[in-house]
Amino acid sequence: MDALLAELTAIAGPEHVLTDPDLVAGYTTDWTRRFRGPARCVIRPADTGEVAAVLIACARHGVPVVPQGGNTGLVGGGVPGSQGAVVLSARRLRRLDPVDALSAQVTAGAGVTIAELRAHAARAGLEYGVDLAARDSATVGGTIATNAGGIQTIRYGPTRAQLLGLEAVLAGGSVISRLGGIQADNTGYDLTQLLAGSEGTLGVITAARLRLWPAEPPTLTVLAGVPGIEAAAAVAAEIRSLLPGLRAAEYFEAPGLALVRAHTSLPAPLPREYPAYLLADAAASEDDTERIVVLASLQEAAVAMDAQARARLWAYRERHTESISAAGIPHKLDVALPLGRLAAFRAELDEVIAKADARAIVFGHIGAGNLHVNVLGPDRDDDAVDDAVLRLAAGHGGTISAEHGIGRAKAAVLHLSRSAAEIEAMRAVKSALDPAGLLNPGVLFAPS
Ligand code: FAD
Ligand code: 2HG
Ligand code: ZN
Repeated sequence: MDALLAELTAIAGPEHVLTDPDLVAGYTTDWTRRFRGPARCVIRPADTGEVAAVLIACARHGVPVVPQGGNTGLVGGGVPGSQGAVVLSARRLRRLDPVDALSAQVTAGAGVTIAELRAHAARAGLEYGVDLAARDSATVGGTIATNAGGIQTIRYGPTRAQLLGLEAVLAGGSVISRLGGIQADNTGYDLTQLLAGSEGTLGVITAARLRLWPAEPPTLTVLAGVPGIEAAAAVAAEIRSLLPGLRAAEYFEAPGLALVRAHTSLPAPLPREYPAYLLADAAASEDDTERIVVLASLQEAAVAMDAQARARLWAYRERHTESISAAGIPHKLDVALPLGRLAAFRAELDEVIAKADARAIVFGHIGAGNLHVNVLGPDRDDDAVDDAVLRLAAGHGGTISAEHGIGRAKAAVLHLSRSAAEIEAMRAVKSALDPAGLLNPGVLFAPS
């Protein structure tokens, strides 16, 4: 056994240091199967002290560390690059304190899943603001590290909007902790927000203090067939103007629906087929319901009020990711555009995809201008279509990452969304906090 492995084994115990290739495999290939890299080992520390000891040992041996949560990330940020690394799985950091009802806050360990956190909040009559289809595996730590968005972003904002503080171990092993839940705290740099969206490059998040919201069960889900993206955005805007309680406005198209139906055997959602679909959730009263139905019936629509029927409609949208993966290894391009540019982007996207001899499945969180362009066809390592689609989005004033992050997938094109001065400032932060560059090398920044 090499010296580092012996030290790591002494820290976490032999059963939590994995080297068996069969056990390690689930940690070294990402959810999409597009990204993978070798691991010296996988270590699963039990608490913040063990995380600190792991980082100190790896720093002494000059070995890179890849923090990992549920491994549901879609940009290759949670698995090693080709140079290899120790994978530090935070899944055993499972502290989940009682909900503080007075302040509507909770402290949760990095390894708690979003489904567990949401259920915990619901038992106290409260709601956690972030929800996503990967809820059963995605973790508190991973969603903070990626600043995950999801299906409720238009209502509650992304993960960073839920964050009141966090605990993390920095590259040198020092622990920063801000779990006191003070809402008004104006004492210098906001390290909590700095780590949100840092994708494992600045520290290992071990716990977080999170804001909760009064429970507001959506009473209504509408699935409307529409002629295209412009109509979908217009219907979403109309619903929003009618109802202050719009919680989700999601979009998908006929090719994505066909893949979902082929993979899941779900029946057609509407009596006729449409080029595109808008799925909206709203907290609405009976009076509002009538208005929404009138509105949605401008196009054909299915409306659901009870939980089971709503879940049936949501399946058409939420099962896109797995259905696409069943058809191949997708290139996932998660862009967002100003709402007024969506239609022009969408039209030009078809030309870009046709030139690449590929096919694109387009869906996403249209209320936030966020489209998931999943491209099937090109080889795993062929970035030409990625580059073309991201440049198209940037050219329309959009961003190359709405919610999934930059990871390894987009590190080389960060400059499409960030100026040279911004990248220089970000690199300065990185080298101040991780001077040896051991935390997630190759993620966020391309090697210089
Ligand atoms: P991982 O995949 O393990 O890691 C993601 C990144 O965070 C990596 O860079 C990793 O190094 C870092 N990281 C993980 N844990 C820590 C930690 N404790 N400390 C420091 N860094 C850490 N994303 C959305 O934003 N919105 C969606 O609607 C959405 N839906 C999805 C649906 C499906 C079916 C799937 C498979 C994915 C979806 N995702 C979505 C992507 C993914 O779920 C999110 O990116 C999520 O935040 C990743 O969490 P995770 O725990 O799986 O992190
Ligand atoms: C979603 O919104 C996720 O369903 C996954 O962000 C998107 O698979 C994708 O590209
Ligand atoms: Zn999404």
